[in-house]
Amino acid sequence: MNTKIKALQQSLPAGIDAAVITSEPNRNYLLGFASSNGTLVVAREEAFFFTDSRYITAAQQAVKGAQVLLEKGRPLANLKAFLAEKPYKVLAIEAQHTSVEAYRILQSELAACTLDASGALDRLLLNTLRRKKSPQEVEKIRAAQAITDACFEHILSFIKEGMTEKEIQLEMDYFMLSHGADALSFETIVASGENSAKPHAVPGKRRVQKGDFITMDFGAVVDFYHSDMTRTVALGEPDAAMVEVYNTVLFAQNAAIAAAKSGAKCVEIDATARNIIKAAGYGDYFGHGLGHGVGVEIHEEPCFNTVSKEVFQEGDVVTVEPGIYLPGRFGVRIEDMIYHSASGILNLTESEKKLLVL
Ligand SMILES: [Mn+2]
Repeated sequence: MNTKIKALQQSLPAGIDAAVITSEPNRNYLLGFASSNGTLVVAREEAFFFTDSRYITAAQQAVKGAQVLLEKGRPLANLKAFLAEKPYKVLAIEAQHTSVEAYRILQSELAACTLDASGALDRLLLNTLRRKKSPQEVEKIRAAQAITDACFEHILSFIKEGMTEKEIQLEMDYFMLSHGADALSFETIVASGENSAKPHAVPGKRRVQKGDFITMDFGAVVDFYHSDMTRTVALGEPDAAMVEVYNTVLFAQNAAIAAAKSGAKCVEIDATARNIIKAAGYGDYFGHGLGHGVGVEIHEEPCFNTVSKEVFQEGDVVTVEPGIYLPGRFGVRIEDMIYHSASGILNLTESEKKLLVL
């Protein structure tokens, strides 16, 4: 039984005979199977997964809810031959994952079918199906976050003055991968001193020193599901300006989490943090959105930002990550993941948030 394919079949828009899914995140989500190649065709009453010889045996063992078949020839030639035997006339494709070039080729090769590239399939998958996490999916995110929390605890005792950002990054990556992570959610960020003022700094040769803030943004993947967390710690005693910025970010983050009630508008949750940072005089130094959904991709729906039209609802897993970045000086970001469960809002991140001085 594959509840995800079933749910997609039951919610295929009227007029669509089948969905053709080739993107990795959507295949991972629907099949729970990892491969660099594959075409999933989901019709109302049946589903087929084509993959090549590298993956066919593993797919036949692992995939449920779709007939697994060996791809004959190139993926498009295989799809064309398959569709010639099927009554599907209108096919929905993933507009977000199809280049203009690929779309042109699909149109000419599959001329017997009508292609729906309106984005309806993307929206159905992203905004409805993938967005609403089941308790089983949240268990995977929790497992990934448990590794992430353990990594934070470990790295606190590892960091010493004179180490490079890169050395700290490598230790974090090794820790996560050797404690059950299938992969890293993204390239771990370790940004120290003035580098911490760059929200997505790349860890480099800079050596951490007394008086630095060190911002670490990292996460693990377990069974396709990601975690995401950021902490900023001080190495040696921080000065008064650093403490003030830290406390402002922490106050804004806690306030935004408290504002994330069921049915709250995502823009208002963002505004809660943004207004606190603005009132403290740092409005120009918080340039990014407050948070993003997390699931089989590190960034998915919904988002807490200034333009979202969504409300926070049951099944959502979203980060809350305000920051203040003072160019040339230092920056602070604090990030947790929150989950709207059936019985209330839960914080999936367990790590300490008070200012830690190493
Ligand atoms: Mn994040």
